[in-house]
Amino acid sequence: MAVKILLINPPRSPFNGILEYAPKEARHFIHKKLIGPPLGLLMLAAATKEHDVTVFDTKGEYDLKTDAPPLSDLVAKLVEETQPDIVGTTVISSEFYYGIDILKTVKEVKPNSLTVIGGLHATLCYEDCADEAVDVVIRGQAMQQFKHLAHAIDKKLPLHTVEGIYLNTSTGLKYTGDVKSPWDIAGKDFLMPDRKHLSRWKQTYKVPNAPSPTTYLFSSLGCPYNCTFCSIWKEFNGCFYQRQLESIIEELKNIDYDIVRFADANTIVDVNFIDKLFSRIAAEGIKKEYIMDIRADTAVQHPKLIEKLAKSGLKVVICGFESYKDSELSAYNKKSQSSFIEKAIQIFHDNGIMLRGNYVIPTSYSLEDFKAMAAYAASHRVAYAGYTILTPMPGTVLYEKEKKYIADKDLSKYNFFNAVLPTKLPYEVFHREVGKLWLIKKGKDVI
Ligand code: B12
Ligand code: SF4
Repeated sequence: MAVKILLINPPRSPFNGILEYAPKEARHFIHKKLIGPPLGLLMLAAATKEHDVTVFDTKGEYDLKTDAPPLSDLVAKLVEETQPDIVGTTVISSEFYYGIDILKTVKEVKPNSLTVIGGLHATLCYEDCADEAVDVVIRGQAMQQFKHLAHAIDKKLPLHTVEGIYLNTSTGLKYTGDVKSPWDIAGKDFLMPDRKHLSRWKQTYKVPNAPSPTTYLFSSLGCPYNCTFCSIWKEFNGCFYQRQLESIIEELKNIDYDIVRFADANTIVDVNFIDKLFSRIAAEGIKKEYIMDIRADTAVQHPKLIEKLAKSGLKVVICGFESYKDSELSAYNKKSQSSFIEKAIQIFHDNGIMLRGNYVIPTSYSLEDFKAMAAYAASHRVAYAGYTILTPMPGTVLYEKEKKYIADKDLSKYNFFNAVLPTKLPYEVFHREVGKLWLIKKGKDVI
């Protein structure tokens, strides 16, 4: 018998201090409604495809419509319509409360649905999930555990027989023990996501000024670097997993989107792999436009590879410049140099690639620091420029270092758009100064 599974992607956090205090002329450029497919939920849907799975993206449904009903009404209606046996939601830090709210509504409407929470925040801060609305917490890449959980519900097996999950009991979270034979999820056990689950929201996955919607694909998981502010290497315990080349080719061939964003933390880690992948893309005649996250030092060290990728469709690169000061880069353990920024910009621009360069602004910045930052950014313009706030995301090295100074513990603010550490400048002035920086860019486009 098929189990009815409902997977809900929560809305984005509405808190955006940069946008709130930015000068009017800068607001247009600050990204407000960045929408992209919830790939994690698609992977869970792939793992349970023998069941009756509904994926629902509230970002496409609720965030973008001014006349959308309250989230609780939307979720209640969904639960009434689908009558799910299992409801899962995915949480990053800033969307954590929404995730819990969703599961609360589920419990009000259908108390016997099994509620499951997972995703980055649940992985790094699983103790936060011990809310009465939550039945099960699954950490990490959870396809295997989620499949076994659905099987247990289907066969009416006790949940403690499912390995690698946390059961929320009256005495707290109880771990069922490690998975004995873990899947090789990026390798031989990779599951092909079915993007048809998201057809209803396809048009919302279109960034302003792009000709058509973008889908996401991961060619790797994790990152071998250890930047202090970053959650991703912590999520994967510092490991890096590369997918098999032919499996990526197969996925690309079947993708019904013209623009593909590599959702990797850091796409070019294995230079030879990416080189071979793009040779195969060319040989197969796959014609798409690509977006990737590439480090500045990687571009500087491998300009020929960037040229090759550009010829095969690489159109947009997102590059975490983070800072123009070597002292800050070193404090972040970025393992790069500020001098690479200028060189990387040159390489990307020479190859016709639109570059998004992102800087993170520490809350210790004074007006002089902002002036120096603005002068640097103005002489190193990129098509899109992003300026966000250095945030101690729970679970990161930075969080451990700064936790005693944290001024705002409201997780909805942990989206890089709000200062949660004390600011040297008055709070509003700090956010306004960050907002002003968004005007320094080369193009007129918004991403
Ligand atoms: C795709 C993506 C998005 C997409 C889609 C996300 C969504 N759910 O809607 C979009 C574009 C919407 C997005 C937006 C944002 N994102 Co984002 N995003 C990513 C990205 C690039 C890839 C995530 C991914 O697909 N991974 C691959 C999948 C397979 O893994 P997964 O999602 O972790 O899912 C697996 C497990 O976690 C688990 N799992 C996940 N969910 C569930 C649910 C259940 C029930 C279970 C059992 C298991 C489970 O199983 C899954 C399959 O194995 C990551 C960076 C990265 N490379 O990881 C950032 C990242 C997740 N994003 C991040 C952030 C901060 C944001 C924004 C707040 C950024 C911003 N300032 O605007 C916004 C939020 C929305 C907004 N506009 O305000 C941070 C989160 C940090 C944190 N600690 O919270 C990350 C890590 C980037 C970073 N540099 O730090 N994002
Ligand atoms: S910031 Fe980028 S390079 Fe640093 S650990 Fe995170 S993904 Fe890797």
